[in-house]
Amino acid sequence: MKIFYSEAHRQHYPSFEVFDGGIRVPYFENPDRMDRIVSALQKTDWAEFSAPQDFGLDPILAVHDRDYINFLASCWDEWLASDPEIAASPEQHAFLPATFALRRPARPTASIRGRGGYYIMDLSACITAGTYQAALTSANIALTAVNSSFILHNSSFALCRPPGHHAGKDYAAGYCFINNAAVAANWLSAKGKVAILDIDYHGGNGTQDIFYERDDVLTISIHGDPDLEYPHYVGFADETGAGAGFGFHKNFPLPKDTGDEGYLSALEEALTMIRSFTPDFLVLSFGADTFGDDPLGMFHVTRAGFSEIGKKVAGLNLPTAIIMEGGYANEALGENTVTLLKNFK
Ligand code: SP5
Ligand code: ZN
Repeated sequence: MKIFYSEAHRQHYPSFEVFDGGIRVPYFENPDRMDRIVSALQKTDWAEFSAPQDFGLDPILAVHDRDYINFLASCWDEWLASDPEIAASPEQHAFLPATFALRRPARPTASIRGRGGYYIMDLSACITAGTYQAALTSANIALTAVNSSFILHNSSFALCRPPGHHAGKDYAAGYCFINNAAVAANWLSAKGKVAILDIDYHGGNGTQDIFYERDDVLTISIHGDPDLEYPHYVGFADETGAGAGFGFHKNFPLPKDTGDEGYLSALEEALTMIRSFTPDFLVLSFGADTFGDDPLGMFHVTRAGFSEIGKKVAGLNLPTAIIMEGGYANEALGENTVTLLKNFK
């Protein structure tokens, strides 16, 4: 299997994030995650690593607002320029606004802080010096994977970092800046019918928002019930698409403590929907944070569960680009990822 990967992610490594209650913790979405996955893949005899191609900004701007992308591009430099104290010790800082816009009456005001609270949804999407470059490369990894799978009619793995599924058309959220899966799926949708299945523990709010009014891309997300879990405001069962997209989005919010059995039965329903949509191509947003030991998740999916999930999704027999999203139990992340991937050809 082709694995698309770049070292560019290392440029994005904020030293902290802020949890509910104002608790400052080390950044969970860290470069070690990639090292674990790479080293587990290197122990297999089927992982074939390649560098991503550069598709330029057009496929990204087909999904995201230009002003939002411009904000990501210049945010760090503007942040340093805004305060000499920050510029004096940049490594101790991250760009993290403290006032957020409620969108109804809001607009992105001129100051870097004003745009920050407008374009960022929470305190985990910290921007530092290399964030924009890392995010661009991550999107290109996803684009390269779908392009490769489209041409070769097989499955591929986009080892993306930073992840993407919480990022919307004009906002960053939940460790995500550019929605890699959405950019790749949208690019591919010009060539055929695409379904996106999101099996990260957290609801794929960004992907949901981006395709909500479209009937040519089916989006499905299986995740922790937003009544108790991040992203809190999106991902409920009654959100099924709007306008032309009505009936082309589906959420499976599952309760705390969901294990293999409950998970697999939701997955079975999702796969039935995908089959009746008859896509030419599948984009699988894969997060390993459904795992029992994940520090951010409340499910109990086991390693055997990941094997079963992989087998069932691969059973769709579609060319599939697997796009890495979350997963924070780093010691288990490599093996969990390989366990899922090895079912795909
Ligand atoms: C891509 C992805 O998986 N993003 C997830 C972002 C989650 N950010 C919110 C974290 C809230 C953490 N609550 C922690 C409870 C620890 N016991
Ligand atoms: Zn997640």
